[in-house]
Amino acid sequence: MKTSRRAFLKLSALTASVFTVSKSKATNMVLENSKKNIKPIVMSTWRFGIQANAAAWEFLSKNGTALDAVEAGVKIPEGDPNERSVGLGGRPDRDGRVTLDACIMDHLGNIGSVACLENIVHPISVARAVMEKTPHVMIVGGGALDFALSQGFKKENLLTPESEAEWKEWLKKSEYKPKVNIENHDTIGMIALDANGNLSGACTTSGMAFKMHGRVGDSPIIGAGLFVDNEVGAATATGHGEEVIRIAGCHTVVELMRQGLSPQEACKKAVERIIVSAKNRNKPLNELQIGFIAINKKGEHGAYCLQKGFNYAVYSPEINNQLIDAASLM
Ligand code: SD4
Repeated sequence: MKTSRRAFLKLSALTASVFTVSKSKATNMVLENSKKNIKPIVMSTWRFGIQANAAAWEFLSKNGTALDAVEAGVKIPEGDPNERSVGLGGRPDRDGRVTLDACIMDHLGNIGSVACLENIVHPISVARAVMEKTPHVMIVGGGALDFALSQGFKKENLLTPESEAEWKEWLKKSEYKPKVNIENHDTIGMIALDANGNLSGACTTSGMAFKMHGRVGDSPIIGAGLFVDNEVGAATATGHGEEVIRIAGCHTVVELMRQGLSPQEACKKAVERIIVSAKNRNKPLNELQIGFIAINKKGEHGAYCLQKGFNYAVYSPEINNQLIDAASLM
């Protein structure tokens, strides 16, 4: 059958439009599938990460945001007086004052942070309020307390009898030698990927036990104790904050993942940089502990630490909230 030119053109247009429709349908299907393939994951530092992950999973398993998940997660140890390193019941500084550091970061690069905050049980929520309700990213000391009170947070005594007794004991010698994995066992850092493929992180601590009053560690410093880049991954840190700040630790881990390293390789490289820096300054390595944890955009996770003894908790559809010993350099 002979096809006229007009009929041919009509047919071609029809075929093209059918192709276009099916192509865009196919694209949508791929997008749908790739969305469905995103498996949420949350990971956090130390053994109290198990309870914290469970609280975060309540959000992640119901399509909640990574931001809500990490805030809810780290509030668990913050509010627990028996956790002697975070929030209520945290070990005080050498003047007997419990001063808290915290920061939070979302997938859009929104950040909020408080440092040297006293008398508030949940500094992470104050950090989130700094992020969402002020034009600033960091508020410290008395200013942070004033801001918290203006937002309806309640003033409470955070120094529990146990922490006070330990501090009084410490005063007898007043020697500042934080015990590796015990008195520096301080921080909950949590990072999460939600079902929409967005990353967020939170980090909160009472900092090094018996520190000088006013000392701020890495935990409330974006780039040091926590960093999130929604194109690449997220990382958080625990251990000697001074050393982590020196190499902009968590930003370094994320940048190493951007260059193609796996989360564990990136954490390991960052620990190695800390070692080089410490050796250059003749700082004895046996007095230091550093641990990094990281997840990448694909939901792969990894960790690394300087000395044995650091563990972290992971919760995902495949890993049912397990505590894992981090590989260590020493
Ligand atoms: C700090 N990085 O204040 C915190 C302490 C810590 O596990 O993480 N300890 O330096």
